[in-house]
Order: sequence, then C-alpha cells, then structure tokens
Amino acid sequence: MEQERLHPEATGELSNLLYDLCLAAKIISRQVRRAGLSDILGEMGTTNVQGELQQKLDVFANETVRHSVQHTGRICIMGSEEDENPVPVPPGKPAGKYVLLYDPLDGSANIDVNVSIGTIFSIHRRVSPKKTGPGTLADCLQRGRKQIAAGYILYGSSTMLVYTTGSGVHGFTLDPTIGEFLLSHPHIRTPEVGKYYSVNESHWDQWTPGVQRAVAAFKNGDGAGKGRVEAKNARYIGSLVADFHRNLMSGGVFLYPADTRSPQGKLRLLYEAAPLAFVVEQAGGLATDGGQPILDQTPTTLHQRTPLVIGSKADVNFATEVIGSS
Ligand code: AFP
Repeated sequence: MEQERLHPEATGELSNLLYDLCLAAKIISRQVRRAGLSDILGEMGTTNVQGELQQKLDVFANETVRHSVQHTGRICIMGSEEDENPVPVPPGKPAGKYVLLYDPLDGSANIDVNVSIGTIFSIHRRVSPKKTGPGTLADCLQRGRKQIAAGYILYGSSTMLVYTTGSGVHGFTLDPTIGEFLLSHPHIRTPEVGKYYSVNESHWDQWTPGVQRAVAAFKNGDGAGKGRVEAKNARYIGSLVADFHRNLMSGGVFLYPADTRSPQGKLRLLYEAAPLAFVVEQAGGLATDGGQPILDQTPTTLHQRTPLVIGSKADVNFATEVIGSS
C-alpha cells in the first residue's frame, strides 16, 4: 500500500496481482509444511490410499499459482518452468496488462529431504500491440530491466515473501496464526562485500580457468593484499532461493557458471536469474552472466538458460572481471 501511494497514477492492479501471488504462496506454504505427512510426495499419476490422484508438490505449486491469477483479469499470459509453452488466459476470460513468469517450486530435488525451497516470480507489462485478448510470446521475452516487479517466496524455517517494484526490497514473514504476511524486513540492503561464497564445487573440472581462479580466490583469498578478496566461508544448499536469500541478508556471492556440460549454465534467465537480479540490484548488489548484467540480456526463448554470478557488489564485480579476463 505504501509503495502504491508513491505512484498516484496506480490503479491498484499490480498490488492486487501481488495479493493473488500471496494467496498462492499461502496455499503452497500450507502444502509444503505438510509434505512429510500427506501423500503428496508420490509420483505423478499414482493413486494414494484414499484413491485420490497424487500430485507432486511442484506440479501442485504450478497449478496453484496459475489458478490464483488466470481468472482475475490482471494478466494476459503466464510462463512457468513447468509448462513448455506460455499459457495465455483462457478464451473468454478477461485479459489484463501484466505478464507473469514464474518458477513455482525451485529446488524441488530438496523437497524429499526437508530443505528450504522457493517460488520465484517476475512481472512485466504487456508489450504486444493488441491491448485486449491473450498475450503472446513476445510479452514474455522482455529484458529483465523492463520488469516492474519481481521477488520470491522462501519456504524455510518461516515462509517469507521478498519483493521489489523498483523502490527498494521489502520482506514479509507469514504469520501462520493469522494467515497474513507481515512486513518484517523493510528496505533490505545487501552488504557491499560478502561473507560467503556459494557454488557447486563438484563441477570444478568442467569450469573455465577464469571461473576456477575466481572460486579459488573466494576460497583462499586472492593474495593481492588489502581490499581485494578476503577468503570467505562456503555455503551451498542447492536451492537457489535459499542460497540467494542467505547471501542477500548476510552478504555473499552465488555462482552457477557455464561449464563444459552446460555451456549456457543451468539456471533459467526469465524466471530465475532475472527476477533475483532485479531484487539484488534494488538491494545494492549486482548480477551478471560472468560478463554482462543479467538485466540487460535479451531473451530469445522462454526457457533460456544463463550463467549466473549474483550477490554482493564488490564480489560480483571481482568474479566478473576474473571470469571475463580468461
Ligand atoms: P532442482 O529444482 O532440480 O532441484 O534444481 C535446483 C536448481 O535449479 C537451483 O535451485 C539450484 O541452485 C541449482 O539447481 C543446483 O544445481 P546443482 O545441483 O547442479 O548444484
């Protein structure tokens, strides 16, 4: 509401879309909290003891987000990690001016072992010349710099919504006793230099010499004296939202570089890297693909991958310089 008041021309539609996402987050959170109890961890298409069709949690999350937004008249098209093609609003339903891209449940390999997971979202304005009816792929393929809102929901020791609309980053914690997200972390700023480096070092042999040099410097310090890179502590969960959130709050750098097995990196540009890049820049940090800022990349496909270096500004600048010089 405070952010909306900064824009006297605002119609309230974006706030309502964020509310729609909060509703989805509460439903997903409830289900995640019951993950070990319900039979939800089963494979798709199998039947549980009650004879109900089991759904994997990531499929459940995908449908929950879709159902929370597609009939509201606020969006014209959605793109999700779980859907091969963009999903326009159903025929006959009102289409709005926003585009939603999302990863419904990132880190899903961690669900079965009770580790934090998250939902990531990115919101653009529609750009297709037709102002009514369903949106098009072109609406989804916009540069990150054009995002008007982005954020994530972390299902961790508490459930937290962290988002930006371009006026700073704000964190809300879900109070399960009243079912509301309460503003707990206004104006989040990330430290200029981080304490942690986060990378899957088992990929060392597949990295370029530049990536190896950058990671070695984060691990050991770079030996270049005062002010360059001090040795950091390692933290890697394998759940992007959780790794990102820890580094955002405590300072750190997360790397998922390109390697010989994934020459474009593993993570997806539109609904993983770009929204987190918007958040981190708004918090005073930085995100690059090891060369260019993530927010300046031009997407050509919905599920495009990108290398990612994200976190505290000084550390991302250092890694980008070292990777680029190899
Ligand atoms: P899953 O959703 O398949 O678990 O992948 C998670 C993820 O996309 C991201 O959340 C992690 O940061 C990254 O993959 C971990 O990948 P590695 O297992 O190769 O380190």
